[in-house]
Amino acid sequence: MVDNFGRKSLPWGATGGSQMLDRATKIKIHDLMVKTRCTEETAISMNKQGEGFFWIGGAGEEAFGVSLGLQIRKGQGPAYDYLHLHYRGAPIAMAMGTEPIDQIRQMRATATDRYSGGRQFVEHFAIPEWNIVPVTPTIETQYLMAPGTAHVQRRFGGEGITVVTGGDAGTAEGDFHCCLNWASRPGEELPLLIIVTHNRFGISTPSSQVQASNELNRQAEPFGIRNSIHDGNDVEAIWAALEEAIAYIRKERKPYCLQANVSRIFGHSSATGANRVPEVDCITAFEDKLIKDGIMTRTEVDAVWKKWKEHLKECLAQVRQEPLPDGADIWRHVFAEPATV
Ligand SMILES: Cc1ncc(C[n+]2csc(CCOP(=O)(O)OP(=O)(O)O)c2C)c(N)n1
Ligand SMILES: [Mg+2]
Repeated sequence: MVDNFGRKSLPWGATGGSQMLDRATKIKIHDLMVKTRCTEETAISMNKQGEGFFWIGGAGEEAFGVSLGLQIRKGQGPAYDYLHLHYRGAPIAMAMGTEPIDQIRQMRATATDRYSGGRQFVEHFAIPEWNIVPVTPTIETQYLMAPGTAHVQRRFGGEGITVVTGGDAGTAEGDFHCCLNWASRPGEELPLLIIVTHNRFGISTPSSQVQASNELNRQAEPFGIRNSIHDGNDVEAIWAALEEAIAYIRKERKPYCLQANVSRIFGHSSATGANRVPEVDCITAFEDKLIKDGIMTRTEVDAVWKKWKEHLKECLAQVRQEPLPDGADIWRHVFAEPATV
């Protein structure tokens, strides 16, 4: 398989991943990938029909995101993993157990939106019971916040880790380097997985005009942080890479920087039109492999798409019935509520 940079195979890509994933897990991964994509496509069509103000999301990052989400230890508090996500984190959250209707509610900005009460962009999750820290539209700030929860976990002990994700362009900001520094202080190393999803663009600026190297993970080298780069479109390769990195951090209590090369299948966001672009589609690639390996038939693959498309239609019909937030609620969750003594 050719990755986004035209490289045929990466040095450590697809090494043994296929043996590690059993048949049932591959079918589950496929189901979650399609579930996420159908949710994204519904959100995009809502935006185009004026039923949602702005779309941004993780369409094209399903191979990477689902593989990560399924390997997270989900729960509340420092014994479990913390997530500081980018605005393309839907495949991760979906693999952890979010439902399409919740994303559709946030897309339509209804009062029933469990993440922000209809006050935040779609895919800006906030799930305290799973340690998913509120997603911010301001890029890169998550890299600066992540050492905080990782520091708590370093003191707490156990095997919980912190995971932070962000895009290639944002790594040019100082927050990324601060993160590398805080993660690697001698004797104070943090159990932190620092992920860069590289899609070759920051909105409409190609990375080739901004960054001298495509291997942003290597910025971790001067800090002594173990790092690697992978084809994020290849389920088996990225699963194996994440598994290895996560196992290292859980045991060694040290940071790791991982770059996943991914596609941006509908461009940046609705601001750039949200139209399909000709990049590698990780779902199509995975389906071809599943069929070739005799794990699923074309009819079974088609049935998965049909199931989730129908489910999304039902979600949308339901959400259309739900109330929008009241204007008077605008200050809720912005400042502390007045004391009621
Ligand atoms: C601090 C800050 N600066 C600028 C922006 C505007 N902005 C939104 S997305 C984006 C590009 C981000 O590109 P990248 O980090 O590669 O992530 P991608 O969207 O490609 O996943 C920019 C510049 C912002 N949201 N926050
Ligand atoms: Mg980018």
